[in-house]
Amino acid sequence: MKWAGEDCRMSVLLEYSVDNGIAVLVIDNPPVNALSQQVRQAIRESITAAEADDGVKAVVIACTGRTFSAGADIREFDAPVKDPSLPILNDFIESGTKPVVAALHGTTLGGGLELAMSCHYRVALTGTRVGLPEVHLGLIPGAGGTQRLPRLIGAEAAIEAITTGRHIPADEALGMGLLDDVVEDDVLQAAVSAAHRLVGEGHLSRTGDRDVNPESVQDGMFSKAKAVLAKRRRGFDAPQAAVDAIEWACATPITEGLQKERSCSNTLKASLQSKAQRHLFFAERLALKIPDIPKDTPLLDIATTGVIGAGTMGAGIAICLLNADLPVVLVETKQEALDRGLERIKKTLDRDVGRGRLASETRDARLARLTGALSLETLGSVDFVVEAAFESMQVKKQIFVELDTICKATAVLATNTSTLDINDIAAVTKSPDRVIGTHFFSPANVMKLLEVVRGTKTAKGVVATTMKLGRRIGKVPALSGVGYGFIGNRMLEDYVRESQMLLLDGASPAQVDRALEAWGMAMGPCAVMDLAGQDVSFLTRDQNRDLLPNDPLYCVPGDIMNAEGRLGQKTGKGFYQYPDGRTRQNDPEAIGLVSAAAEKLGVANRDKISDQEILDRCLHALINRGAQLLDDGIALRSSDIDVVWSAGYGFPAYRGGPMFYADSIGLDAIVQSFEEMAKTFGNEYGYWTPAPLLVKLATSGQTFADYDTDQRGDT
Ligand code: 3H9
Repeated sequence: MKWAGEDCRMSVLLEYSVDNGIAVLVIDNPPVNALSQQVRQAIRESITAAEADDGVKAVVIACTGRTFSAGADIREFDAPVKDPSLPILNDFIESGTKPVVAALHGTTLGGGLELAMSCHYRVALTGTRVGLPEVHLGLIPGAGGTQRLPRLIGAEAAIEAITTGRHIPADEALGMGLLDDVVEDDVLQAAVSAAHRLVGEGHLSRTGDRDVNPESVQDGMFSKAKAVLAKRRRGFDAPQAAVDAIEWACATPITEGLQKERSCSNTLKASLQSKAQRHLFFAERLALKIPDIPKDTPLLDIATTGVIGAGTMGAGIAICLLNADLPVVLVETKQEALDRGLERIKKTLDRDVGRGRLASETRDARLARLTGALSLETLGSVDFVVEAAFESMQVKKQIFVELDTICKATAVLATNTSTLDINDIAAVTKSPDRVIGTHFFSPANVMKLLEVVRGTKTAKGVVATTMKLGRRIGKVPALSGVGYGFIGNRMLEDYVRESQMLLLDGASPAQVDRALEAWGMAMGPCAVMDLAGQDVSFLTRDQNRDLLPNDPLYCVPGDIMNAEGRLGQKTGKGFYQYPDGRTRQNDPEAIGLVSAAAEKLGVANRDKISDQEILDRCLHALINRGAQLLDDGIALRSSDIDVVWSAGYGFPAYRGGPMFYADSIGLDAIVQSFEEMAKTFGNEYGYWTPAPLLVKLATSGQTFADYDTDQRGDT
């Protein structure tokens, strides 16, 4: 019997059958069997039917498709909850009189795992991963997860699992006591057998009836965990709330704990932090969809890869490809440089083994797929080449001329550049349609963002293949058009410009950084410049003066640092000093150099610059450039910009990215602040002229989210 509940006769979301006394519920709600209201209702009605049927002795819940449920349907979170809510459904399942067995496979996450924990037995197919990743959506597992998980695995392990949201392999979950069995195949049959066994035993094991193992609770552990999280997940509310909720599980009866969990979960769900993180969840997935590239565009088969350049960037890119089990040919011009690159890759993989993140056999298999070479000729048969040579148009053009003749006709030729014009590079080839930009961030094997840059002539299949490869190697890809700095670095220019104007006005690097870090940025702009190298940003500015404002004050502090050889961390001095090479300390000498330059340039030193002014100037400049990039078609959607800045530039996820943040404070307020800033600071170079799109949206009372919707043509 297909079962879809009263209100959903049109959709078939659950199949119900009874065989030899066992009712089997198979949820079928692709792609991830999210527990939408209709699914919840269908489960409740099925279990009610099973309870009422004397012929049914036990129930099995399973899912079709690639996974057991990956959780509540996140798309429902902006609307009022419709009955039955997931917490109510889970309590209902747990309190039933007949055993309910969950048959898990795929990624059993969030509400899916909470539902499984409310069942009386859990069996998983080998390879299944389970977890409660709600913190990444600014939430706690609010359908009993914070109360049932500690009762199964203890408080300490629950804190770790819930506050990291990590996907736990089935074998580990079995050892923790979260699962009852793991089977090699036919998990449904294993669940049915378990159901018969439970009927025979005549005993129901309800998670809620257990106490949290007292040995897993130590004095002061909750406050300690919160203190650690306050640093590691600075500014995020949900991990803190999760620890509180786990403490309730240890201190109160389950009914009380569930009640408190529910109220906390509802508060978080309504919070701006959770809305921002949910926005990013969907934004990252939307970024993969390119409006003029149909979903069924044929993809190129990528089985082999090549990387040109074995420096920090090239080696990092090679590691990403190896980690996705792709063979890599790493090409350098000199044996010494090649050896250094190969050694760097080996060391990184060794470190992963040492930290228990990688099995030594996997490392060996990956290294066996790595080949070093000293000639581009070795790339003749590879499917995808990433050129990560020196950032010079001349060097890159030369390489692409050669690649064009050496590589097979179907190979994708990608250039890893942060500023250069992809179209110029493509123009030196006979097949510009296969040339694309892949802007990795350093260190490439760690940073999540991948800006994929589409040239004017890049073929649709090449774009789609590159986006897909980005996902395959664990990156968050976002598409940019060709333009100076693409999306991320173009916006960084404006943000950094304002931070450096503030230094000329008399703010110290520490004050600028502190204000932005307290607001949520992972690292303030002055510290970022010191980390990246003052020479690197100087060189970029210097090579692109014609694209930048002809303002004598433009990034003067950075130019001074470069001229003085204060290149940042690598020289032990920059805007700050770094006695141990890493930890920044205020440096009166740097401040003196900047204030002397300001005086010379006639910039008045202001005694008091408020943190709010620092935030407004830096962040509004950032947002304004984002609006301009949308208008220019460099960015397709405001949500893509949010992905770029949250995945690549340390913008706090709980603020949703610059454009979501702009929407949250109101575009009219931003436009108004531009008028005030123009009055206060002057506007000779147009810094405080709001982008036309910003004005248009603000005037019509619209948001960037509305702009995205209009672009999609949604009704
Ligand atoms: C929760 O459960 C709350 C409860 O604790 C408390 C309630 C009171 N809902 O990622 P993919 C869509 S919170 C709706 O590309 P993959 C996704 O948008 C939830 N839609 O696939 C995409 O749509 P589209 C806790 C969802 O194979 C499509 O499915 N659970 C949901 O790379 C494919 O997704 C989580 O946080 C959802 N829950 O990765 C798990 N999940 O094709 C969130 C996915 O239109 N999900 N979609 O772009 C994931 O982590 C990954 O999707 C998963 C699969 C690992 C499952």
